[in-house]
Amino acid sequence: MRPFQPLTRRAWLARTLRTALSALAAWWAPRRRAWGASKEIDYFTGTEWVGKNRSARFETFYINYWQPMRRIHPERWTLEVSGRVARPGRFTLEELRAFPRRRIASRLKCVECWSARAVWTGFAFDALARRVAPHPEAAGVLFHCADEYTEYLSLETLRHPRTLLATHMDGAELSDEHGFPLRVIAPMKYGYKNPKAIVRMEFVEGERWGTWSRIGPYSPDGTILPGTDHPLDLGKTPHRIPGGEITGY
Ligand SMILES: Nc1nc2c(c(=O)[nH]1)N[C@H]1C(S)=C(S)[C@@H](COP(=O)(O)O)O[C@H]1N2
Ligand SMILES: [Mo]
Repeated sequence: MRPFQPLTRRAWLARTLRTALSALAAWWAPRRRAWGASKEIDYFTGTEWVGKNRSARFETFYINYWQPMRRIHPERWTLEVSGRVARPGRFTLEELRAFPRRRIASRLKCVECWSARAVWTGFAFDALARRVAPHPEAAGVLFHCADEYTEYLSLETLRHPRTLLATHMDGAELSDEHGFPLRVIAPMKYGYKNPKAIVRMEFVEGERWGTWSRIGPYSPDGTILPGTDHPLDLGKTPHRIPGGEITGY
């Protein structure tokens, strides 16, 4: 039989530390579950509201909205076109859908690390521009969105062959979350230059700063820079990107 041995100072310390750690683990376990669950809460499904969303439904394509907004009802929605154009006016969704259809597959890259891929369908900016006849001094468009988000894109970017005014995503009408009824897809620019839930296009003479460039350290130009990307649809494994549109995956 082992004789009784008083604890050495080291053994006592080790035992105290183990007890403290297991107490901490017991305290943390239910809280961790609650914390994990709270991230899954979806405040908007089944309501008149839509907003930023990271719930399980959107884990492979996050939802960003500047602030929660009421869902758009197509029968009440028109796209207003104003500013430096010869023929300002309003377009119904039906009129926009009558423009020649175009389709691109592209990756949307948020400046906050993540990206995700989809097939987008819509029409070319020029189809609309021809109808409203921009003044020669118009340099770009300030997009006004239903959540009071604004973003500016130059006519050059809007006329780029990879840029699309999208009404559909992966073969279905845009969801409220992804920008129903109309959004910009500009794959060479960060996500913040891809305004959703557009209500007005204002043709302007000079460059404007959109919502994110005004509040954060984000360039008003928004061209994707070289760096590391964490694609949500590829398990967030880091991918090096060379800058510009992500075409490698
Ligand atoms: N109206 C509106 N459009 C927006 C935003 C926004 O806050 N409001 N966020 C932008 C940002 S930062 C990103 S990354 C993309 C995300 O698109 P998604 O929500 O369809 O994933 O939307 C962009 N368009
Ligand atoms: Mo973003």
